[in-house]
Amino acid sequence: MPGGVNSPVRAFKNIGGNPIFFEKANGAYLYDADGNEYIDYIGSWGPMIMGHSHPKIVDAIKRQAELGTSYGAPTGIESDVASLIKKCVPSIEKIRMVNSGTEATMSSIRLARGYTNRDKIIKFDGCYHGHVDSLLIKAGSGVLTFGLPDSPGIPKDLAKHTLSCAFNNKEEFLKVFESVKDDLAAVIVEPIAGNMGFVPGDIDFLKLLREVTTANGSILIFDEVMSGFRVSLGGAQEVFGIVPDLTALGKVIGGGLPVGAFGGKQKIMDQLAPLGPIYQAGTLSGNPLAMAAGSALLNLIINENPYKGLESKAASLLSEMQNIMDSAGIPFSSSQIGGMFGFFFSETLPKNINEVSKTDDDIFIKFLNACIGNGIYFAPSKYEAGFISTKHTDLEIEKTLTIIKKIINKGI
Ligand code: KE4
Repeated sequence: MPGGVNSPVRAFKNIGGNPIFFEKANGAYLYDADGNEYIDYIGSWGPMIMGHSHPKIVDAIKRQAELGTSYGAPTGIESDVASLIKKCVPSIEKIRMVNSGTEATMSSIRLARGYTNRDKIIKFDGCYHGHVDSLLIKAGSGVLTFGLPDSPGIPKDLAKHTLSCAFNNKEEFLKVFESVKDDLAAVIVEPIAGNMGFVPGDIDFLKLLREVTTANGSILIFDEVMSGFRVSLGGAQEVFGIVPDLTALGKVIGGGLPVGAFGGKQKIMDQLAPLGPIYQAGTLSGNPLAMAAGSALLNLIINENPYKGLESKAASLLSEMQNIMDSAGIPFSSSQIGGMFGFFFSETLPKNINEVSKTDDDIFIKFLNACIGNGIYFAPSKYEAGFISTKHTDLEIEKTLTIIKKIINKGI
């Protein structure tokens, strides 16, 4: 496998490390092939909000597996998951299941282009929407980690239809919008960006996107693959009180199995085949095993509503990290929403990718390597976010802070 991995960010290349091969996980912990234990703040990049190997999710998968792993046909369980998502995210009147976040965003922009009969897409520098040809333009996450603002292999004739401008910059957006508004199909945004580090959208910036797309008849797509069911039950759109036309989901809704989904206004969604002319399909879409995991996790989240607890645990971790860095005179800033968080080695919180890029790489790389070497598994790139689960108790937070204190006192 190229680089020994099936997804680049796992390669640890940008912190000069090697990929860690894991063998098992439980609760807040990961265990690698050498038996080393890690407190996990990545949670498989978002899905593990209730911790790894949750018994209710494992049981649901086992039960379904005995009934068959895939039928390639409709099931009641996929309808159950659709209803659960609709209940939590009112902007989703109809939904289509897919197998990854990439498929969710890819299908969303095709639907938006087909519905509006327009071609242009506006996205934002540092936002990552999966490896879709039309969206790997100035993307975040692994693309940024490896300094590849635009991936080779994307035809110029396609790339020219995507314009990317600075996140949280109203003036720049309006300028780009004016240049393409007559052919603008959609604006796609991570309302809480988790792929340039953790950078929430400014509320007035997001409101402007909503106002402008409504007036222009273009589609506002919230990419909530990461923030959906992670920052609150209704996702970032509930936190900000902004209703998008389409929402892309993934990660949490699959309980750790390969799932994505996209949904929104019925009049738009009904343009999808077989009802409408816009084609989208998938052999394993709505796969019963993945739906069983997703249904179990969504029911857990709805019943337990863990967000207040996640928020306070992340707050206690970050505030104590701030104290440790302040006392060592290390520039540090952090922020969080629910159990999703980020930290930067900079005095002030970055508001866009350019500001993130200027944060201290040297300290980050030394700090990350020391944390991972001491069993604290933060994301190995400053262009990623962090996640806390309900299984991170005060013990895990204390253990984490003790190790960070030791690392900083030793000097990095
Ligand atoms: P996937 O195709 O990787 O399931 O989802 C793509 C995607 C879409 N939108 C957002 C907001 C996302 O965060 C992602 C994927 N996130 C990365 C983490 N930064 C996945 C990790 C990886 O690439 O290995």
